[in-house]
Amino acid sequence: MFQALREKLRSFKKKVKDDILEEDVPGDSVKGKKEGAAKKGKFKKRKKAGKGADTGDSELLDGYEGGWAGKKIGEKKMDDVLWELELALMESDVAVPVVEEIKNFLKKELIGKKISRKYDIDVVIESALKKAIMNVLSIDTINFDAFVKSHSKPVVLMFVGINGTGKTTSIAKIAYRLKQYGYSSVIAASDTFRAGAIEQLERHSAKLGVKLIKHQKGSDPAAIAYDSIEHAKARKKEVVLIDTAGRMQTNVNLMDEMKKLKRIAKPDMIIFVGDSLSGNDAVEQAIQFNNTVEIDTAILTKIDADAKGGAALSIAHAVGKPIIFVGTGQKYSDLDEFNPNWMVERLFE
Ligand SMILES: Nc1nc2c(ncn2[C@@H]2O[C@H](COP(=O)(O)OP(=O)(O)OP(=O)(O)O)[C@@H](O)[C@H]2O)c(=O)[nH]1
Ligand SMILES: [Mg+2]
Repeated sequence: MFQALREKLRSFKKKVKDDILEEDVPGDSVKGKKEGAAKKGKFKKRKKAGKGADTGDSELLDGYEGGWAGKKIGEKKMDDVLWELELALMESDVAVPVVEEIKNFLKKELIGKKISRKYDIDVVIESALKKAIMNVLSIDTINFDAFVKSHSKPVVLMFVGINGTGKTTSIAKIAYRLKQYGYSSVIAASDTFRAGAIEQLERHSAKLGVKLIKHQKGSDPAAIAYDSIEHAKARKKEVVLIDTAGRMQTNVNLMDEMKKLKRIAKPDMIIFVGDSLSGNDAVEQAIQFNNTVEIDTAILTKIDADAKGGAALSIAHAVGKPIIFVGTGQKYSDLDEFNPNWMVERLFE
């Protein structure tokens, strides 16, 4: 996953390394050199410990103001290189405001800072990039398991999104996960629109051993959600998972129907399910669904096939709601908890 974006970030680092260091900054006093040496020791330790997504080593830049010979990143060269990064991110379907935020963050982090010639500039750039990415992803993260645990039961979760993004599959994956954690759940077959939708859920429900509440095709989705919640209350089921029909965000009638479903079911969490392969479109859809029913979180599916990573980098920032899971394949267990570290680790692995 994310191969193309990872490659682009790697070539950005190389470009910076080749082009950017311009001004020599001489070392000063002997005393300064000693201080520099002491700090270098500290840096070495940090570097050893600094594998993975720990991005807290901005001291690489800030902490070494005097005492040793180094180089500085000049603004003009930085602008040229950042322009290339901007193109690379756009080609990866990263939304424009997110590109801007990453660029501005890097500028603040890198321009005019002194870097010792002895240190690998790659480490410095990578650290700054990781921090920039963490920054755009750190939107009110929600821990799904803690949410389910702490919430009064039954917890009602409603899944929305356009056609074919992976709503039903994600519901089955979550039902499987909940079962692993010892929770009982019931699925509401509130997609009464698409041919085969109810049968698809019947297959999952049989395999997973999870109760399915269904009416006939064409019946009222809100009534099914209502019945499912009543069933959960009566049988002490802890979680209700409401499947809904895929709908284009531009279809006013279907978007209104979804509002009605929300009014009746009063979900504790509305989860937008987006297909990562649709890039910027997924971001636009998330914005539209949020405007209509106010989503709480997002799941991004098909990440296993997504080379670009743009939607994963952009949705939370664009909508102001966190991604809680990513779909990583077609098996029930192919659901990863998403958090900024998860993304950063995969982009720089
Ligand atoms: N590779 C991969 N495929 C996925 C993932 N999630 C869903 N799919 C596939 O995407 C297709 C559509 O999934 P569904 O769950 O039926 O999508 P939906 O949103 O319910 O579709 P509608 O009900 O028609 O709106 C199926 O073939 C799934 O197996 C994922 O994370 N990775
Ligand atoms: Mg479906």
